[in-house]
Amino acid sequence: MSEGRRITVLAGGVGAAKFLRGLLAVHPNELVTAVINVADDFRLHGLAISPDVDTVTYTLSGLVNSDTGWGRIDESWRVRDELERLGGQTWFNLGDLDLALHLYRTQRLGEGATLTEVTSEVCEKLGIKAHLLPASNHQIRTQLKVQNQGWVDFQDYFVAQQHNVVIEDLRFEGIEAAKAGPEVLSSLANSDAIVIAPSNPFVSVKPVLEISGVADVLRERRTKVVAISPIVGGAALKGPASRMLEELGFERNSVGIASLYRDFAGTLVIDQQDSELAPRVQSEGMRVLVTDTIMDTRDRAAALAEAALGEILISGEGKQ
Ligand code: FO1
Repeated sequence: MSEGRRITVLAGGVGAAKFLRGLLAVHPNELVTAVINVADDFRLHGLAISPDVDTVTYTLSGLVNSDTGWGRIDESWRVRDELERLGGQTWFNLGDLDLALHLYRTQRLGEGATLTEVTSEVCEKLGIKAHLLPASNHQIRTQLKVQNQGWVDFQDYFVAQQHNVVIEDLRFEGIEAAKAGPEVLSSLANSDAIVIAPSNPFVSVKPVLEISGVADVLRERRTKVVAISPIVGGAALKGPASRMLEELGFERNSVGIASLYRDFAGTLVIDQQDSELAPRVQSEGMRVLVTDTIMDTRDRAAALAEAALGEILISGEGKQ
């Protein structure tokens, strides 16, 4: 891929982490920045937990549990099992190795460090050369309005209830006051290309886009922005994205994704299984690229990164 070009990726958890792993196989790592969602962060057992930041960190350092896509490989669960015996909270599974990261982050935040600083310290220790930027150092919290329940916190919806409930609305507590983290806006403004990763558009990408200034940069730089649809054949590869599309009033396919991203991204990458949707994505006003978007190996993720970025980095030169 074009050497020397800076790429910024708007990232959620598992899908974004897989995409980034592929991208880093084919692009100089220090030229890649990931702006990572923090709206599913929360506190449990007094610990500061940042699931999306950690999923990306573990994936890029080769430490991720590849069965789940989150948490650590070769994990043990002695603390959780003992906690269960004591009647403590075990609905959110924190493994023994993973706990070390939450302990470290909580201690450093308590000392006055920012999440950006802690993330950079962890990356350095784990040998990650790409820049991982939490989208904000302010507290933003996703909440879902669940049918017959009212507003519930994200991890309650996602993990405790296994997203097996109907949602009617969503909101991001704290978003009005939140500022983008250091270097987030400058990285978006100065990149040669911006990728919206194949993440959940509502709970991973939207809480980043809604931080003051982010959507404006993307709108201004729309021709440099390529989004990758997380929906293949009407289903999300992981998580509740496709049912959320329907529940929130959008088409349950890549045309629904196009209607969400059309103002921010000039190009949408859709899977080859959905090639018949290409003309409808174009009628949403986006260029469309049809390719294999399933990232079950690093090589396939790398090929997706090359396909998605190739055109912007080569033919997009000089365009705004
Ligand atoms: N997801 C689950 O479905 N169940 C869990 O018990 C769980 C624990 C967990 C611990 C640490 C971590 O970094 C992530 C964890 N996740 C778990 C994933 C996480 O809740 C979601 O993938 C994201 O918040 C959504 O992007």
